[in-house]
Amino acid sequence: MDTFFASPEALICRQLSEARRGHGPRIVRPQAGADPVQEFARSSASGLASPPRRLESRFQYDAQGSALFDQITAQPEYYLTRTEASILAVNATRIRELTGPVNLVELGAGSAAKTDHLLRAWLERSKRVCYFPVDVSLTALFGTCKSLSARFPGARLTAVNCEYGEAFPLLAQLSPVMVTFLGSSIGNFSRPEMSSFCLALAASMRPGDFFLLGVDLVKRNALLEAAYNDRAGVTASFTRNIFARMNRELGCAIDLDSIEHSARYRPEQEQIEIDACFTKQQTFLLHPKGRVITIAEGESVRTEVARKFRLEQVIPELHRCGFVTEQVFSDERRWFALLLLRRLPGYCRQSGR
Ligand code: AVJ
Repeated sequence: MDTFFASPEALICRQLSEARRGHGPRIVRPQAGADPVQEFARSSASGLASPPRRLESRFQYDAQGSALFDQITAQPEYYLTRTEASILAVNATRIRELTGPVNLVELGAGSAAKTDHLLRAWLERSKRVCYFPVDVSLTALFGTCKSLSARFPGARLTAVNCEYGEAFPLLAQLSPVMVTFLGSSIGNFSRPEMSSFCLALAASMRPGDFFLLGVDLVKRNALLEAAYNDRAGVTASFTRNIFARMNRELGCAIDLDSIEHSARYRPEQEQIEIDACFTKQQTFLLHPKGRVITIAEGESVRTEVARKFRLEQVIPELHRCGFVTEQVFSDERRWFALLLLRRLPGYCRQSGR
């Protein structure tokens, strides 16, 4: 597999057109942007500086975190992935009918386990499909390319190793395209973050292009809480992993046994809130800046928020951002929904305000 790091735009362009014509899987990196370790250090230092302490959940997906997340998706309590995959299994052919033979871009692809259904549906109708998984984890992308290229020889794979937003400038040249953002990952964004994300996405897409969005729906508290408190403790390890990553990459010496995972559903906010609760005081140095952080016994750090959605709220919200809903797909229990959206013609507003 060829790997191109820090490719300039022109090289990417060439990679993309080569990917359309053939060649094995490729991995490209659109921007030699900020050094990820520096970014992680900067974000952790500012998030941990004072209560309420919080860490950005996007940093949970290093190689270890991505592997742990894969394990979460296999837990019996974690219905999200299974439910979404079953919706895709039933409706992928219909989605392909509605979109036509568009290119596929998957934001936060990870190991792209659910992508099989889409690729199969695309390849039922055409000999080739161009698939561009976007992910911050290079390890996850390597795995994705390896397994997909073995199973789908008709798929032209170009993995894009970057943050979501860094991939947006590529979208116009990939039109006609369907951008997929699955797994209810959008639930990790706050309301304002979600609207700026959707506005920026819409602004980067051509009118008529498609957006397939997975959202986890509001449901009974017990079902939601169970999904984030699996009995095997994998979600707890996932919560601890961001601190393990600080030990690995930033030279901290945090006692991981002093961290308890807590995930609670707040019905008023309609969101899961995940905290790392410290049972022992921890003092550590955050390199490379050398800032000293003390977290007292009994204190907690918010590591993640997972918002849950109602169709009657999310559809108008997406409409305000420049997307019209073509069709909503759901499961029998109405636990999860896949929204097939279309970028509206015309200009987008520049901000969510
Ligand atoms: C990948 C953000 C969709 O919120 O369900 C799973 C991440 N965190 N268990 C989610 C997650 C803990 C997941 N998303």
